Formats: sequence, structure tokens, C-alpha cells
Amino acid sequence: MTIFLCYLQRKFSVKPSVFVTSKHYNPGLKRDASSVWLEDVTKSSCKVCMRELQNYAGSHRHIFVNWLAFSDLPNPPFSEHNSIYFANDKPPNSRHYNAFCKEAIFAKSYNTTPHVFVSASHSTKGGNQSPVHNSIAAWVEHISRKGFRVCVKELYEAKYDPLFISYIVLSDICPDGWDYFNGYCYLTSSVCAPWVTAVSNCSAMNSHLVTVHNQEENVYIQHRHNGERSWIGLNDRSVEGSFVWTNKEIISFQFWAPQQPNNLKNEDCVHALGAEDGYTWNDVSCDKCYNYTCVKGMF
Ligand SMILES: [Ca+2]
Ligand SMILES: [Ca+2]
Ligand SMILES: [Ca+2]
Repeated sequence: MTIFLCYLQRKFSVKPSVFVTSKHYNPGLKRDASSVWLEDVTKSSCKVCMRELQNYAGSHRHIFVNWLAFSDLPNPPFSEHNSIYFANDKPPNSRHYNAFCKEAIFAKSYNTTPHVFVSASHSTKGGNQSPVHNSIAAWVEHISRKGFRVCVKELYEAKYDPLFISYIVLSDICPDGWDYFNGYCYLTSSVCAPWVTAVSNCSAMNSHLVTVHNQEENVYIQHRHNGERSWIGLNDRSVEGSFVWTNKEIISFQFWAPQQPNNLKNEDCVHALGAEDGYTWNDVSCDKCYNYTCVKGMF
């Protein structure tokens, strides 16, 4: 029985979600088997417990525990998290091979089956057993696009305490065909279109013609067009000389080419010029045909 204390680096304002895995740095030991779980998670600390499941075969060194604690969901990469209460007040069902199992429904709908991670969290309060009596194993069965089944088993003693299983869901961050960059999903057109068509094509896909927040995004978007010119969401169609983004965001970043915008013969839409022109922008006629990139928030 090993207990690690995980001292959280800061005190959380609420009890965090904690996930643990163990890693044995001596590969190829055929008899290795262990269960890993959490005890007494609080706002500032927790205990990670591990039990060796096989007969004692010498002292096992070089076991490392990786743990992750958070209160706000880090998205990406995770799309949702929650915890499931297991009262465990009756003996487990033999139909479930003496495990306790529950069905969980995802809060979101997924286009493809996501990945699910679980960790069991036990408390020693309220007459529950102390860690030395426990060996709690939790696992996932039958993941679908709608939900999953999660099971838990006490491997060491016949007493079953209440506990929580925390879970975290990892899914594709962007829809099929869209690429992730720095918090957004991007799709680049395969054919050119006039600016207004580009705007409506993006909006038909629940996205908008790109808004450029900074130089990093400016370069990224233009690289998607292999150095060719491409539409961006900036325009002065409503009020001459007053440039706005199609999604109405107010952004201080602009990257005009020298002497631009010049509104030559009433140019009201903006394209990016590509690497050869230092990723700068120019106002042109909205009727010109350029490829474009749409952007949307993550799944
Ligand atoms: Ca004008
Ligand atoms: Ca203009
Ligand atoms: Ca111009």
C-alpha cells in the first residue's frame, strides 16, 4: 500500500476535479498490477493511493503518479467533465461481475465517439474505511457518442463505501475538415468567391469570415492560402473609411500595406496579400474573387 500526498500548488475556491494514473519505470515486469485511486480530496490537498494487486515480489521502486487537478474545464482539449456518486449501500450485482456500474449521459452530442478518463475518489469521513483497507478500481465500458458505462470495484475487502467517480471527456476539438489553431477552428475555401458570398458561405456553416486578432493569427491564416491573396472579414461598406469586422469585434490590430487603404475607385473590402507582401492587407473591390477562411469557436 502506497500513499502519495498531492499538495495542490494553490488553494482552489471549490474542491477541484482530480485525475490520477500511475506509471512504473521498470518495463517488462510481468507481474505488475495495481489499482490507483484518490482519498480525501479537499480544496488544497488530496491523497493518491496505490495498491499492488499481486503477491509481494520485492519492493517496487520507480513508480510515478501523474495527476491533474482543475476547477475550470481546460477546453481544449477537454469538452466536459462531471462526477457520479456511487452510494454502494447494497452488495454489488453479480450480473455486473460484482462491480457497481452506472450509465452516464454526455452533456454534449458528439459526431465521433470521444475518449473518457475516470478516477475514483473516496473519503475517509463518516465511518468510511481508511486508505489502508481499500483497493478501488474504476473503469469505463461501452463508450458511445451519447454516453458511457462506468464501473467501480473494491478489490481488497468486502466493505463498500460510498465514493465518487470523476470523469473527463476528450473529443475532436474541431468538426471534420476544420483545423484547430490557438483556440479556434478554421476552414479554408477551395474556390474563390466575391466578398459578400464568402461572408454568407461562412455564416451558412455557423462561422464567420476571419477576424484577425494579432500577427500570429494573421500569418497563420495567410499560410493556409499558400501565399495567395485571400479575403478577411474587415470592410468599410457601411461608412467609408470606417473599417469594421463582420463579427463586429473591436480589435486594435491592423496590418495595412504601405499607402493602404486608399479606397481607389471605392474599395470597401479587405484582402490579405500573403508572404511576399509581408502578410499585409489592402482594400479592394468587393466584387473580386478570392479564396477565404472561415473561423468558429471550438466544439
Ligand atoms: Ca465606399
Ligand atoms: Ca472604402
Ligand atoms: Ca487599395
